[in-house]
Amino acid sequence: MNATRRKFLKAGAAVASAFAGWPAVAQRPAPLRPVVISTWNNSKANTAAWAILSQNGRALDAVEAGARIPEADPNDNSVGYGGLPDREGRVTLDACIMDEKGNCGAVVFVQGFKHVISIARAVMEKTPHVMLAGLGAEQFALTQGFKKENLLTKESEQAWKEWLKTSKYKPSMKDFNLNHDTIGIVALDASGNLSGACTTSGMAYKMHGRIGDSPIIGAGLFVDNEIGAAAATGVGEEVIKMVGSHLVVELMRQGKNPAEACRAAVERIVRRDPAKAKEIQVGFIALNKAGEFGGYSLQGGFTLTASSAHQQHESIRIQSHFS
Ligand code: SD4
Repeated sequence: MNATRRKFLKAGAAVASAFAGWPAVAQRPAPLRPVVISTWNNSKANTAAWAILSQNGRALDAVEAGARIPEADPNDNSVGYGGLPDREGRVTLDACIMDEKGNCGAVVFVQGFKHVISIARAVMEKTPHVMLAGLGAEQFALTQGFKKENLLTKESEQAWKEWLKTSKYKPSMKDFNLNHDTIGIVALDASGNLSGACTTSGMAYKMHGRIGDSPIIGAGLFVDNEIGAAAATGVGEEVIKMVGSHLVVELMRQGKNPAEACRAAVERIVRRDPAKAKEIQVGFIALNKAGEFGGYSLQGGFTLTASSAHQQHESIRIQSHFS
């Protein structure tokens, strides 16, 4: 193991910093960039993003390319094709994207199009709006050349039918344990610009029409090119209530490092309702302008995947409040 790698690992799960081990004086190493981090074990998404970033590509292109990987993967049952449906058996998708200039685009409650992240980008770049919903988003997607398709795989349909047998048609926070692999992905490119993307099929067996945090700018994702970027995963209702990703970025603005900022946000959830906090999962990841990154979650088992010149596609176990 070389010295850089040793330093990197020493930084620990909560704060994975390129600067770990370096004295905090004026003589700092060049910023760590490019770098991309994503929620959970999304190493294939990072690979797609890294292919762009390592060629001096734009962070926005990288996060879109990364998000498209689980969207097309039938085995990822919380994003895109193969996503678990709502309680009526319909796969409904949410996504948003944000660039270095503070532009953003989002789509919610979209059915029949797997690459909702690219539709969100088209909303951002080709309309005067930020968010399109449902039928309107689908009509717009058709005008942009996106193809309508069935997203419900046999496996997801089967899982839903099993759920129907015992659920009494009641969505439950516990169903998050079935599909928690939503991708939030944020990147800093070689030019020093930040962007982020978030895409999901949302909570399994949710009520028809339910929207989570993932497509809500400031909740599931926020990017401020002066400061940093953050993304959330877990029970979206709780993240919306605290405008979680925006909070994480603002905490970094106040001087916290990425992991500290994520931790402070998670602790607000605990303070508001300690009993409920024990029952649910919420996790944040964050990346600052210097290329430092970290995360924090309510429950154990949350990971982020990081790719940088120091270490590629490394899965990092994140510290949690409980366990
Ligand atoms: C939602 N936050 O729809 C999403 C779900 C999620 O990993 O993150 N799953 O509430």
